[in-house]
Amino acid sequence: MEILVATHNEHKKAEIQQILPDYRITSLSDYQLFDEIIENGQTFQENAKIKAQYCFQKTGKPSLGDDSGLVVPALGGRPGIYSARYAGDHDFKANIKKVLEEMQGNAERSAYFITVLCLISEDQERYFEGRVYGKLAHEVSGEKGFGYDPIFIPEHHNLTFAEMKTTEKNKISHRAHALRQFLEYLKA
Ligand code: ITT
Repeated sequence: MEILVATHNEHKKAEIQQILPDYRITSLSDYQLFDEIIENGQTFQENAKIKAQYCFQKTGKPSLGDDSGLVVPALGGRPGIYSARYAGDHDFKANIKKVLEEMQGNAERSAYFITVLCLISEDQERYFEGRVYGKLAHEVSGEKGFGYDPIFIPEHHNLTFAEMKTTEKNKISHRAHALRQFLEYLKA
């Protein structure tokens, strides 16, 4: 069975393929779909649905949309759905700087990453969610990963995601948790 994932990110496609070896994972690029999908939802769920719906309408294939971000309760949930463009569009350095500045002097540093997946096919619309809890460091450390990895220390660890091996991060990440939920559903 084929599942079309609403991304151009080959890294995401490969990560999903690895977790779902019995399915043929395709991406927007495989269908030459290069329109910009306007993610104007107010929640992770809405944005995941917008992406899945776009793919399903274009191809009729079972389609998976995903939306992720960093949630900081001390900042009222920000950057949240604005994670990718909090200070600058996919400008990870500027985004991190803004979060650290807003958190200056704040002792309550808990945070979590969340991924919401939306599956749309002929007869269904389903959601799967994964989270990883942790806390924000006071400064950046590590070079691996992307986004907010250099300031996020997952629970039960002393290193940031950017200091951990990618394989270790991928075992405990929000995305991995959400994909495992999705896999359980497909198996059931
Ligand atoms: P596509 O929509 O093009 O697939 P994106 O960068 O918007 O890519 P996401 O919706 O998964 O991807 O994530 C939104 C932002 O949340 C992302 O740009 C990062 O800033 C942050 N983020 C998500 N997952 C992360 C992770 O594992 N580590 C660090 N930051 C992450």
